[in-house]
Amino acid sequence: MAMQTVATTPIPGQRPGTSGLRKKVAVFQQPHYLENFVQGLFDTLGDAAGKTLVLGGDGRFHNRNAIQVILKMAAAHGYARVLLGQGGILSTPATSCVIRKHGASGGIILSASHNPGGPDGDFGIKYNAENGGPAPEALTEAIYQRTLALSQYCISNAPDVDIDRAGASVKIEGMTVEVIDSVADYAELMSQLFDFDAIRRLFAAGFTMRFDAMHAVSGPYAHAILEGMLDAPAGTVINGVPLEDFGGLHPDPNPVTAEELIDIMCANAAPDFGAASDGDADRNMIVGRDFVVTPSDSLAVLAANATVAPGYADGISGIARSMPTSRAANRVADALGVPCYETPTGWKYFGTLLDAGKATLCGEESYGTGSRHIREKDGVWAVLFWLNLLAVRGGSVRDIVTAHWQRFGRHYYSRHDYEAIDADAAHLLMQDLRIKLSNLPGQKLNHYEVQAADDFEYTDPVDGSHASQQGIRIMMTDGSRIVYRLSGTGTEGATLRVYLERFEADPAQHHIPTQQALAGLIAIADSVASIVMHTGRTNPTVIT
Ligand code: G16
Repeated sequence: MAMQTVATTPIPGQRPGTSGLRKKVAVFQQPHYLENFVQGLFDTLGDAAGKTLVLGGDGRFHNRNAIQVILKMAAAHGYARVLLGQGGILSTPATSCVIRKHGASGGIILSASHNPGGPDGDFGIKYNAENGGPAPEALTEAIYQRTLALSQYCISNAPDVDIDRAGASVKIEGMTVEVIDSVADYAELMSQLFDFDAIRRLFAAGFTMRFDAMHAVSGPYAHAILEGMLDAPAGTVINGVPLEDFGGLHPDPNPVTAEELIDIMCANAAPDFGAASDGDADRNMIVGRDFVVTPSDSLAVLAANATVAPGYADGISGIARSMPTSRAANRVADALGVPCYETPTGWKYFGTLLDAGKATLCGEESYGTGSRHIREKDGVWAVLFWLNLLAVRGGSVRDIVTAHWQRFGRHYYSRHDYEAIDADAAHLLMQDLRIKLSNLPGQKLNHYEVQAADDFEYTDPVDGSHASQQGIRIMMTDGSRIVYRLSGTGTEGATLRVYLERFEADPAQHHIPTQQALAGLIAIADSVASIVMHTGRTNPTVIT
């Protein structure tokens, strides 16, 4: 074995987006592409002597190749130890858990999250820091800048190592690779947070559930915890074996792409409870019988009922939500007398609030919910929290949510996505909106009146870091909102997201179909941003 220095040149476009660097697999397969990014990362992180790195991914196509490359580069960079998920498998939340539990200096997660996989699909790489959370903006920007200045990378020429035997320990140069059980640390943490006895009794009493792992990485975790530790009947977990191409499907747990689960939950004799998780198991969708819970409502319901779970029995110190997420959580925070922080989109913005103990629960409209237990959103955690709630409270998912609306009011909420539109057209649309902002307040649009309009800016209350241009908000006098953002996770053209929210206090008005309840706002959103003119699209690609 020997270290090699390989000459390279900078490859443009390696700036991480909302959650790491995501590109088509073919892009990652180009010579030096992955190596350049990893060298940029290691150069930015500095001296690795004596340090432990956690490594794993969601098992998608190209995962196993990338693992071998990164191991050899980590060895060349001088890491003392790598904790590697068996078979290269570690969910995003499990990686965060392992980093924190084992005092690692950080971790690399190979995933493009909910994006499709396979040879024609997407691949991705992201770095999580010592606190277990996504690299902050300053770090990802420094990595990017470094990739623009590379002339070489270092790699060991050691042979590939066996990554499939848990418990194995292999040496590459001076570095030890320990192959760890992908599930054990994470499952142990879950058993400390939730009342597993109560959930076991719930299943023993005949409660039925389907957990759709969408052929992605939550499968092994859901099998081990739900069917293994909690005695849910075999068959509770469906699509539970991670596949490199996710079965050709789109592993995104929303009512559109998790169609199989929605069909099951809407059928006669549907199970009591349904849930799904995404490619890397950090997202979740919660479903009752013929009843889908929005992620914004899920966060609010969990916050209002947090004390049912042993891990949160002392109550919560605060809630944090991304700006486009509905303000249902604010009403709960007000009732509890705790703050509700509004951050830009991206889990990385919750890290400082969690580290400082300012927030206990966090959530995003993009099917992300989590807490202080790790520094990532956590799909299986959210499902266990709901199970704990159902076990303690009784009743159905629908009962719990409608009772919540009765108490706090309902925030009708929807997101309209215009996917793969021309990137220049998308930027022009946002630019035109910015120009209009100052003239909007006071304008009457249909039966709404604009109270304020801005481009969201955020100053982190803990470290003072600042983020601007984080989404355009049009806020109405009745509390309704329209928000426009460009996605930071797509790999084709641009994706325009339009977020729509309307508050309804009157319980008699809580059962209107969502798109109907939001129709007035939808029309305004289309006309103010001239969406048809800019994008040529008359309808969104996906409505959730
Ligand atoms: C990532 C981030 C989330 C963010 C989501 C959507 O999720 O971790 O914080 O809400 O992207 O981002 P965008 O609207 O920019 O596409 P994931 O599950 O893809 O890692």
